[in-house]
Amino acid sequence: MKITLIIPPSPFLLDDRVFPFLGPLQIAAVGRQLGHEMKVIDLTGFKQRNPTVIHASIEDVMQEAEKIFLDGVEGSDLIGFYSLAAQHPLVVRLFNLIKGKCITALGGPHANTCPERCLKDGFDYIVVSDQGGGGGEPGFIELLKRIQVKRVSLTNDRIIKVPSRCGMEWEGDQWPLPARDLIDLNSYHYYIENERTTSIVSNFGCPFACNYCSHWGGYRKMEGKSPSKICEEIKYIKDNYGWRGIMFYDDEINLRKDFITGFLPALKSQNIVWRAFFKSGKSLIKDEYFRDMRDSGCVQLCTGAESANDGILKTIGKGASKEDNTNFVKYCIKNGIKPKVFCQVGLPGETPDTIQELRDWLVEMAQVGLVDADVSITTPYEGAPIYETPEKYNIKFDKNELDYSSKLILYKGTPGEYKSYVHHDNITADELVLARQWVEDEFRSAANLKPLLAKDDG
Ligand code: B12
Ligand code: SF4
Repeated sequence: MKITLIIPPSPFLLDDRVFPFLGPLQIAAVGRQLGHEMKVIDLTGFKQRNPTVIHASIEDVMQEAEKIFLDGVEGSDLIGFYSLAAQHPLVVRLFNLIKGKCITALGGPHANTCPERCLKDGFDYIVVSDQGGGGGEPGFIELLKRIQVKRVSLTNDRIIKVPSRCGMEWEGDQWPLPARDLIDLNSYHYYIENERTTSIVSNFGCPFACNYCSHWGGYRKMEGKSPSKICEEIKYIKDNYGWRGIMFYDDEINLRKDFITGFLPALKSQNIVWRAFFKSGKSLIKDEYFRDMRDSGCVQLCTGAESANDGILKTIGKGASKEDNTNFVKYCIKNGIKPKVFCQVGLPGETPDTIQELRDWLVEMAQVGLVDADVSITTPYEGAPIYETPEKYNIKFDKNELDYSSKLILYKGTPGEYKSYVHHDNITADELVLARQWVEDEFRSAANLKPLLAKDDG
């Protein structure tokens, strides 16, 4: 079959050619292995193709995307779309251009969180993953079987859910590496300490359950790729692109079960520099772990500190305290790793006092060497407990306003172009927008950093 996979644009980011979406590339690799003619249409990169347009509107980006899409999908037997909640209205717009002309399927995080609603958008099939990050391959294979056997049966069984766990030690090892060659990876730009960098996801899922985090069934299963498979992927990147910077985009890198005993020793022989997200928590923060990470090439680490108030951290189920997050920053610095923390304003339990505490903590951390901090406004995503049952967490928002299937909902981007969808008894939505900017400005000034023009990294 001639199968075309679509990577939608993210026009709300300052630059959407930073990291490629590995999900569709993984699906493309599986399809290719099965003998299908696979094509990926990568609709990111408006900025690179139109360098003279300084501030493109979403409409500019979409008009260009529609043209590339229509030219590229010609002759496809199956068109598969990837979609994040934040991209979904744009994906639906593209889909509507070819509705009824060939078989269509939707996969990715938005399909995983609300498959029934996505079905109503009109896609022929919705493929749901049984893991957080990854797990879509068995559903894709099942989709191909259904299409090939019955051509297309649209009467029922249009939501495809196949358990991803096959009882294997390293489930991710059974699949080919993501088909990075099907996109122009050279046009993606990210550097770690001046080293050209791209991303690898080594382990899928997360056993924690922070209540602002978008989850679906299966997200808690922890599966991934073995150290030797990861080394094969690193070798592929080095041999084909000549890059030695790796961003490990696992939800939380240190939750790999072999993190200290297998993963870090394997990386040590690879001569790479790497960055990742690290789960903070009492038993997870030990000086020697940071030393081992540094020795294996880790130069930057991020953690989701979220708040500096222990009451809020408890309410959101973070499994880490302010002290743990402080130790994260200190151990990173002690071991020569640059730390970054991600925080939010507007979480359940937020008050003007807790915002002040966050500002004070970030300023204190800047003084001990915290080099970067990102402050967002809490935005409930479908699948997150605070979205599904806000009354339990005393967080207020209008669900009609947070309709991801039809509205473009941003919480990052250019100042003035985003808003707060949440509010609390004693803080309005507008106050949260101002508070976010204030906390960030205070931190950046204490850390001697320039004000940010826009926020678009991770
Ligand atoms: C890496 C990552 C990022 C990176 C890189 C993004 C990128 N370009 O890849 C960064 C930091 C930039 C990022 C940003 C954001 N992210 Co993010 N990110 C992730 C993370 C940790 C891993 C994604 C990944 O690569 N997984 C590995 C691949 C192999 O898995 P996959 O993409 O799910 O694909 C599999 C299946 O979904 C399926 N599949 C995928 N496509 C298709 C297509 C078809 C046709 C089929 C059949 C199957 C299929 O098969 C694939 C192979 O198994 C996930 C968390 C997670 N555990 O999923 C969050 C996650 C996807 N991000 C999320 C969010 C909210 C965002 C932001 C909106 C947040 C923000 N800070 O503003 C931005 C949006 C950026 C954008 N471009 O629009 C949410 C999405 C929620 C939702 N329902 O949409 C997640 C789930 C985190 C969470 N739990 O809240 N993100
Ligand atoms: S925020 Fe991180 S630790 Fe919490 S549930 Fe999500 S992925 Fe796991």
